[in-house]
Amino acid sequence: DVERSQAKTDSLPVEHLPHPKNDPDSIEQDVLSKVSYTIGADPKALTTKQTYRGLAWTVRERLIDSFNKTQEYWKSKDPKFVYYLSAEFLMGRSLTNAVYNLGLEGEYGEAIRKLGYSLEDLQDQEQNASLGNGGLGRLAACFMDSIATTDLPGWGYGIRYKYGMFKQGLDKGFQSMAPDIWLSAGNPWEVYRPELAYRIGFYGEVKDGKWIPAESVNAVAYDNPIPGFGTNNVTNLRLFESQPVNEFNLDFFNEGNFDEATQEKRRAEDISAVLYPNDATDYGRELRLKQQVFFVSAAIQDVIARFKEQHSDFNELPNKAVFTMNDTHPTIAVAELMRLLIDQEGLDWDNAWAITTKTLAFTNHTVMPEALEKWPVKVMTKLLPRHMEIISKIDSIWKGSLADRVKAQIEAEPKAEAKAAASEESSLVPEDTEAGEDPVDAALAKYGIICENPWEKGVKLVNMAFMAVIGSKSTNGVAAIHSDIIKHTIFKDFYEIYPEKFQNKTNGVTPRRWLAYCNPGLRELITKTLGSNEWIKHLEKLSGLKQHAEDKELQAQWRAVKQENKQRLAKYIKANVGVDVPTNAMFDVQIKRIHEYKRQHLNMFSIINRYLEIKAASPEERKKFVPRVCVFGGKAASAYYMAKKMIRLVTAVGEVVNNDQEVGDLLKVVFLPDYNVSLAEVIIPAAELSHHISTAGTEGSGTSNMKFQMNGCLILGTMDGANVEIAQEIGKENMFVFGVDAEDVPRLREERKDFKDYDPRWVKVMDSLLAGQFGDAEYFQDLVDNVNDMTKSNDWFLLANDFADYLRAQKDVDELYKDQDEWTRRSILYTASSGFFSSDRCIDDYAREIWEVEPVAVPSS
Ligand code: KOT
Repeated sequence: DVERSQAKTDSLPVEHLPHPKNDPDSIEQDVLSKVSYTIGADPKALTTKQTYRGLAWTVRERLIDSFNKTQEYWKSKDPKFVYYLSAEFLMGRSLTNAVYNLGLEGEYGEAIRKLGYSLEDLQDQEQNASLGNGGLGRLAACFMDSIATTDLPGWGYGIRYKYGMFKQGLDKGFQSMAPDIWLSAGNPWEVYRPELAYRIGFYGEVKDGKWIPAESVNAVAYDNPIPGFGTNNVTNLRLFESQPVNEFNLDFFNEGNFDEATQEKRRAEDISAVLYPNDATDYGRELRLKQQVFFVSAAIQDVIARFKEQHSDFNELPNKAVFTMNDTHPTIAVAELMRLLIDQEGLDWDNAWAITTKTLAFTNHTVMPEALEKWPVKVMTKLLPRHMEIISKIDSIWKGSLADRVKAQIEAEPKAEAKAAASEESSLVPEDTEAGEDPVDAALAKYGIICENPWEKGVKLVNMAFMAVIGSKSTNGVAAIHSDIIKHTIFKDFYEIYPEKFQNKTNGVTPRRWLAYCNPGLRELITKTLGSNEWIKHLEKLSGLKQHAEDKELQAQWRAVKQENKQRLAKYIKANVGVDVPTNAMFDVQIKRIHEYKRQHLNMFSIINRYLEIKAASPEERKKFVPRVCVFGGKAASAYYMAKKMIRLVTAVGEVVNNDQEVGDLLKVVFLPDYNVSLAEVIIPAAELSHHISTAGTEGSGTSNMKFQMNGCLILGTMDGANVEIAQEIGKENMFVFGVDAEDVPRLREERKDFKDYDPRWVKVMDSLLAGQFGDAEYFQDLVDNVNDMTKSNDWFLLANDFADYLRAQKDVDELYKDQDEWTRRSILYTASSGFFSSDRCIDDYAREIWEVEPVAVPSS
């Protein structure tokens, strides 16, 4: 049980605690004091790392100071809070962000200079907090920044993974992986709360409606203060670590059985050890479900405990708290909140259900079937028997109401056969209902929470996304096109029954980290041009740049900033992969998780085509080519065979192209290993062209597209995800758009079975790979087969289909780059049109339209 205020401090003058002073001299003194007494180093012989650590501790103190005031103020106001439940928070580094958000960059800058460093030098010492895979986790991190900046009472909840996203290396051009030991030098950005521990149970049995778990762990809290920009508010990301209830078994130890003595500890620590343990094994799969219930249960228990300090009527809970579930990973929250309300708080089912469905909200980020989690009923029953009972009851109530509605619909159209009804737009009967199949059974089989595994007869699965839709007050997608697609595909019947639950919330990114801090040159230029830096908090003000887009003077300065950023990246490339890249070439970038649907291989095929064209050209003709530096970055999931091949494709082509004297500086291809947040902060400001080329209908939103846009990088993209809205903002004619539309994809996939219409350039590219022009032909055989041999695969992501149009768009890119004034005009226009994609706007939309949470700003004291 959590212990709360016992100490006799009521009469102490705590309000007169010495708050840290923020003038440069005090900061410098403070750093020296921290390196001496916290780090234990000799202040006269400091290493850069020690200086960073000492400095970080001084920032930590200032954060905690404001954090305490914020939490105290909020407690006195008792507003409604949003709780962001996410298995991932991809925070990156904290130092620069914290110093700037606290508004102390001038003071810290001076203090650091006196110590002989720059903020950037010290920042480089910090490990990235890579507690996420990609877009979904980074979105959560951007949201924390915006929640703090817009003064919303809101906390994040997640897992303090001991090992984050693996470190990626290159071993002879192939991806290699090593654990990310990010906590090795300690973590000054967190506050350990050993007194805040919640018990989490697993396994066991339910007796007389009461669950007796067979195994338990403690979820212990670490608070990560999150400063807002231009506000006194500092909010909280609370991450839980899993600890054993019994640390050590002395009896086993005394018997000489060391392994057994620490077994409970190891099992407990496994839970918060790694981000997404490999789920190829049963233990891995179970561990993943354990992680989910672990942090969700701890978060809900924590919120209920605070709620009960100030309230006694649970019907008030929806007015004080909303939990938002970041994709399916936290969706066990539906069953867990029900369980806590019924079993711990004594509410009846109907009351608990009414509260649950008003307190939870769900965001879907992807339609990729492999990401929509489904847990075997067997696993769920074993690990979480009481939750499984609750889920079964929710499922049977839902199936009852779905059956009633299907029957009513059929009766309302007495003449229509099930098949005919199925072809209607608004039919609850699945379209693929076979003739003679009972339409009610068909609907239940397709949209039941518990349903049969289509690939394994007799195996029943719990569809977590369906439970989330039913158990929450709203379901949203992350870009307009994606929110539309989910209503008509994966959640079709749910949309027909609860249309009011469905919303869109187009993603956004924080302009602090992704423009103001990572691109200081552009920040200064924008501020100078607009006459103020208000845009950092009100990004729509960037539209003021539009009227200057044609100003030649501004264009020249704009280009100079880009050039400086390109030089910074070129230096990084040289230092990390040893390739000299020309900085007068176009910097052309694709950085994101490696995935077939994101089609890095389509980009590579176009690069191979470019290479073959350069080789075939005469020396005179070669002069007409626009030189390009093509930069790739991204991690492949350890079990994703084809994605690993895609990485090797990049490095293999790079090895040939970069060493070809005839090609020289006309083309360079580099793969930068270990793509992460801080590397993105170097790449994005330097990019001139970026690729967002997923097959239409497959990318939920994309968020790096927004970051590139903000930094004045032109976009080559498909009409997918948020690209559609970016095109609307900047004008479609200003973007390089290609490829089929989402609505044509299903038909084209069908037609591909007899596809013969290969572009001759495509054929040459495939031949060059199969002839071994880029090494090991055998290795690339199945990568080629997947897109080129309809007897083996059907080019599901339509690469061959989009290839010619892609090359056409690439030509448009080259032509425009030759006109640097027009290119720069567009670059300015991109930044000027990026206001909509601020996560402040996005968070404000969530706050008003889903969460119903209002800002509470801490006044200046
Ligand atoms: C799903 C399962 C496991 C791990 C990650 C996911 C995931 C990631 N689902 N969607 N995403 C991405 O989320 C981003 C933020 O909304 C989107 O921009 C992006 O398109 C999604 O692919």
